[in-house]
Order: sequence, then structure tokens, then C-alpha cells
Amino acid sequence: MLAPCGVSIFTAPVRRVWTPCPERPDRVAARVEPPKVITMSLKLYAHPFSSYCQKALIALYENGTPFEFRMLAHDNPQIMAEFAELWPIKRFPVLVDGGHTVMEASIIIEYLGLHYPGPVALLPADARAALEVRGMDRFFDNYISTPQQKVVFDSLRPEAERDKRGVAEARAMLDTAYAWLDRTMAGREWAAGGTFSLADCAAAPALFYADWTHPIDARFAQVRAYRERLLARPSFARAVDEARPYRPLFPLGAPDRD
Ligand SMILES: N[C@@H](CCC(=O)N[C@@H](CS)C(=O)NCC(=O)O)C(=O)O
Repeated sequence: MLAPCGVSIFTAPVRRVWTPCPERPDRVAARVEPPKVITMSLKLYAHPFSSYCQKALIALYENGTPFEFRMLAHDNPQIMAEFAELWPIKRFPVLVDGGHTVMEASIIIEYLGLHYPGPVALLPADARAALEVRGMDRFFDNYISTPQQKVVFDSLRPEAERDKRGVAEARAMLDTAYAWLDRTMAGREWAAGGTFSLADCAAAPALFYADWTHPIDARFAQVRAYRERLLARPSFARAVDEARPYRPLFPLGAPDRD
């Protein structure tokens, strides 16, 4: 069982083991074994407030996949050092499965589907349908999350180092992306059609923070309705709730909603 904070070590239920009884070899005696502490092989180096970490968390929560949350925080220097060693590029999340390191949220989700499949397949088995899902996943990363991050990161720079033109271009990209998505989502429940997928894992945190950064205009009713559907999805609702304590960290100021 996963604790709400993502702690992954759990105690298995008491097991009864039947062994031959020394006095009466024709019989067996029940011996109660102490509960075993089982350590998950999957470790996710992440932070709950990070959009790309939420993308991977949605996939883990959709399938109830047990994992250990390695919380990236400056008061966890050991975990920070492990992370820097694993992935010098220092972008998170990173998944570790035994000796294998997996970077990039989309690849983590595909990896989980291949090695830890659960009831919710986030990539369709059909290659053509999977291509559509991957295309929408790229759309949310490249044309929603990337410009959204540009606006936020720029706000963290000293005034003299800000990139006014780059921020204006990022905001224009968001408007163009909202407009395209609004047309694309007409008649669709989820990003790639009728089934929740990898693309929706990408969309949920991307649209969540994009709306905080560059509000989705009321004329993009399909996008706003889709964002609401994503917020109502239990896996994402859980990720949003776990990130709630960190809202004061949002550089542009978190709105009082969602
Ligand atoms: N392409 C990466 C992007 C990951 C990413 O940008 N993560 C952010 C957190 S949401 C990060 O590592 N930020 C740290 C930094 O920019 O220094 C992915 O898909 O996982």
C-alpha cells in the first residue's frame, strides 16, 4: 500500500507457513512468519509541485503501481546527490528500477506500461492509435509546457536579465496552442479520443499551470472543459492535492482556485 506521501516501504500481511511437525512427521504445523518488510524496486526522484513529475505520478496512480518517492528537496542532500549522479542534466522526474535509470516523463510512462503494466493501458496496443497518443503528448510538452515554463522561469530572473521578447513569443504560442486545442478537442473526451492515455497525463499538469500562467480565455470553452475533466480524474486530483502545500512557491502567485 502506498502512503499518501508516496512512501513505498510497506509491511506485508502476516503469512502462515505449513512445515512438517517433528514429533508427528505425518502432520504439518502452522508457523506464523513475522511480517516481511518489502522494498519497492521502483524509485521516483521527483517533487510533488513539478508538472513533469505530476505527469509521471498520474501514470503510477492510474495503475496503483507501488514505488518509493525520493523527494527532491534541499533538506534532503543525500537524495539530491543521488539524483545529480543519476542524471547530470538535472531535470526531473527520474525513475530508477533496480540498476536501470529512466529519464523523461513520457519515457517513464512508456517504461511503466512495458515493465509494470496495470489495468489502465496508457499507450494503445495498436501502433497507429499509439502514434496519435504520442503526437498529442508532444503537443502538450512542446507547445503548452515549454512556453509556460519560459514565462515562469523568466519571472525568476533579475529585471536586467529578463527576455521580454521571448516571453511575448511564449505567450503568443500559448494562445495559438489553446486555439488549436480548442478545435481539436471538439467532440473528444480525452486528448486522443475516448480513452485516457499518456497524452492526458501530459495535458493535466500542462493545462493546470498554463492557466495559472497565461489564463485560458473563455472563448476556448473546449479547453476549459477538458481541463475540468482532467482535474476531476482521481489520479490527477490526488497529485494536485499532494502538491497543495507548495502553492506559495509558485513564482507568479497561485490563484485561489483549483
Ligand atoms: N523533458 C523533461 C522535462 C522535465 C522538466 O523540465 N522538469 C522540471 C520540473 S517540472 C525541472 O527539472 N526543472 C528544474 C530546472 O529547470 O532546473 C521531461 O519530460 O521529463
